[in-house]
Amino acid sequence: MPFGETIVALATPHGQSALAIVRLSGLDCPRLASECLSGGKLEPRKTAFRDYLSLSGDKIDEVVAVFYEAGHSFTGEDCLELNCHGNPLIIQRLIEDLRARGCRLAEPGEFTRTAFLNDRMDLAQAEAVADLIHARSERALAVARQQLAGALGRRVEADIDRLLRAQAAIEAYIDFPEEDLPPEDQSGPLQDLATLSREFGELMQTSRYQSVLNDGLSTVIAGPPNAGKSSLLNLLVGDERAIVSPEPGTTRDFISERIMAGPYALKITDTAGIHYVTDNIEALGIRKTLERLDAADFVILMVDSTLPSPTLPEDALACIPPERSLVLENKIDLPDSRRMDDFLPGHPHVRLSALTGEGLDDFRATLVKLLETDDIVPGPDALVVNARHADALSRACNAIDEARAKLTKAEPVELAAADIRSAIESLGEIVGKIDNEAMLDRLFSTFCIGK
Ligand SMILES: Nc1nc2c(ncn2[C@@H]2O[C@H](COP(=O)(O)OP(=O)(O)O)[C@@H](O)[C@H]2O)c(=O)[nH]1
Ligand SMILES: [Mg+2]
Repeated sequence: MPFGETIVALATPHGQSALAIVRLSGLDCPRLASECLSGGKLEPRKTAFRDYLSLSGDKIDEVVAVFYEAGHSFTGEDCLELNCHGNPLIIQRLIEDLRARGCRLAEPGEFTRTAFLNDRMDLAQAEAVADLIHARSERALAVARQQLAGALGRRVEADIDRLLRAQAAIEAYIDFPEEDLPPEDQSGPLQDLATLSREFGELMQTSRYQSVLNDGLSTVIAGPPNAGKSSLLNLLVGDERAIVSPEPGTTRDFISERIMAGPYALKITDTAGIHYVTDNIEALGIRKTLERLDAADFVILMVDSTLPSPTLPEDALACIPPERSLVLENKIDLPDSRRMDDFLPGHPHVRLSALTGEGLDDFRATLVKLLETDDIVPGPDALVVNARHADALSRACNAIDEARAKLTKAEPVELAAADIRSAIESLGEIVGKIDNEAMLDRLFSTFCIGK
């Protein structure tokens, strides 16, 4: 933001509400506070109940105002927060009046961008502000909280330190003639670089959790026709979402719904039954189901426990590995229901009635436990990188591997040192040690206004 400009935006959702917060950041905040608010100077970080008076002198609203002085605010600049009544007309008049007094409307994410530019947070923390706001499950919140507290930044800074040490060790060879150094001296840095490359590779892999956190864990209900798959979806959603019918083959299209299971959001999909078929159209439908199974994070294989164990096509079973699926024995309300321990004995089994809901709590608890133990979801303390971080890590990894290859082949150490410098630069991008306005524009434009 150009020097001296003060930005203003509504920080709470649009529409009617009991209260709303109008937020300001910039040099003019102290002047605006004394001009617009009754009752004299605001004491920093103390709430004050005041009248807001327009330029023409009429009272727009009673507000609770808080002034944060530069260096002790979210953005690092002087900030003012006005808690007013949540009527859109009041909000509009307040903001219009502030604009008439010289404020500019904030761009999306501009408060957070200012905080980043003023070193109040690193770039990964700034991204976490958006993650925290958009998180749709307890686990997504926990991961965002961790990142907002600077966990990824600390990890990256520590790794940059390790790379700098490796670089220093390597550059020692530049200053001394090669014959003065015993050859095994290179094994230390080489070993460190190999470890760093492996660790970056592992961290990069955590980006796979992003879709689990953002969109929900993709969970597919599969099984033979009439097992009760659509009934289960309806039971979990608490609504008649999918058509349930004693007629096999009723579900032809995929129906997806979001549900919560413990701290996780699940995107759960009902599918057509899988079985051996001769009909071409049905075979096509089953192939599509198998593709879904293959791509799913977790599969619930539902079977009718009053019938003999089904025989499923080999290619279907291949998409339902025991470490990311469970067998759900349905229809336990019926007298001829039996335990099906002999069917896929390596898979976890749960028994339930999708009709009466009996066993539902047990099913949910087992599902949550399986997701945690099988590493399908990130733990609450996990570092989860996004696509931007993964890209930077991948470039850092490549540069380190280049350096290792050069050191191994005894190429001039200057070349390896240059690779390490480039790895450090790539890592620096994660926390924002970059000079790339376009990238920052892109990143912050995904934020909401007022954040
Ligand atoms: N008794 C009983 N019937 C069920 C249960 N679950 C489903 N059904 C019935 O089984 C039939 C097939 O159910 P549906 O959900 O359409 O199965 P889908 O083909 O796997 O989607 C319907 O008549 C359901 O009412 C259950 O737990 N107990
Ligand atoms: Mg169905």
